[in-house]
Amino acid sequence: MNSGTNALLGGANLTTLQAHILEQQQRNPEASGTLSWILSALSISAKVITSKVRRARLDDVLGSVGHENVQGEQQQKLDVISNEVLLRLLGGREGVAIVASEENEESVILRSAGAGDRKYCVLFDPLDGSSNLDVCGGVGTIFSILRFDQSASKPEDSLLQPGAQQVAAGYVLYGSSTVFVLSLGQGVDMFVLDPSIGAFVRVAQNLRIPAASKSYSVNEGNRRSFPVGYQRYLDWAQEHGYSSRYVGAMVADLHRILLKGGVFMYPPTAKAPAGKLRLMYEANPMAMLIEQAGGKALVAPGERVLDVVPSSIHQRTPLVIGSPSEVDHVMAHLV
Ligand code: P6P
Repeated sequence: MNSGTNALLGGANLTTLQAHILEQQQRNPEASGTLSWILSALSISAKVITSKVRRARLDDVLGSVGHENVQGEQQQKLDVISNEVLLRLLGGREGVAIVASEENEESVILRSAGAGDRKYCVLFDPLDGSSNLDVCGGVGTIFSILRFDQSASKPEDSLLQPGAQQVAAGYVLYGSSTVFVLSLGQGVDMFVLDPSIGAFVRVAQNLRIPAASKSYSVNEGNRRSFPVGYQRYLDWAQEHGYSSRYVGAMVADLHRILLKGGVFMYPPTAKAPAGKLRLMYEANPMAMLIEQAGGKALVAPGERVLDVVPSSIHQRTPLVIGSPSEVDHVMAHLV
């Protein structure tokens, strides 16, 4: 392309998420396109949810539906809407055998034996941090993709795999722009929704998390009930000039840390003795992304998130995740 045309295009980024997905598929001789179709459904879901989130106050769909979800949290109207969007779009993809959602107590079997391609399981938190919606704060969608085990005695058994078995993980951040961050196991790539063309365009490839940054992210309101090692870490960090940033939506906090470095933690608390965050569709996908970008994600000293063998789809976990040396500083105070 000559410089004149380039000038006209203004150097526009012309690699869309769809093109990126097809590029990755072409690199894998065994790829049949099933995973690409599933990622396409997630991309469309992100665009639909973006539209719902941006219009929430105008369409009067803010606030709670008036009852708690399976997690014991006030279910927001947009939690339900976002969940329905994902279930419907993934339901239309032959390759999805079963899905698990933060909003559904039981997993949802989409295809029984013999029906469809049934290669993958998809787990998701449809709208993480949704309590931020009413105040126009950042919220996100988190997803995790595992291979479906056709030989499993029960389809739902395929869901209980360690995070290290994920074939893909990603999140969508509905912030000042809509950002789609994805890993297929060979690094982390970032896309931004361009509303003028209705497509996610690639803005960064093979993202690397800064090795260190004097910033931590934790709900210090729970400090008094943290195990003492975490309290010792906070004293150390404050003595060493660390700043504190906490949005209350893990996707927003971890997107900042992925780009600028730092450490996020949700320790055990009196209210959540096993930690608050869910292993399968919050900690595992975020751990894959952060590790793929050169970071660390641990549940305790020496225990990787991705090595935890799950026993239930909604189980919770403590989490310390972010820049490798910042995670090390936390762990040094826990032993
Ligand atoms: P707290 C949102 O509800 C969430 O699951 C994460 O996105 C977030 O980091 C955390 O919980 C916030 O919890 O107890 O600080 O409000």
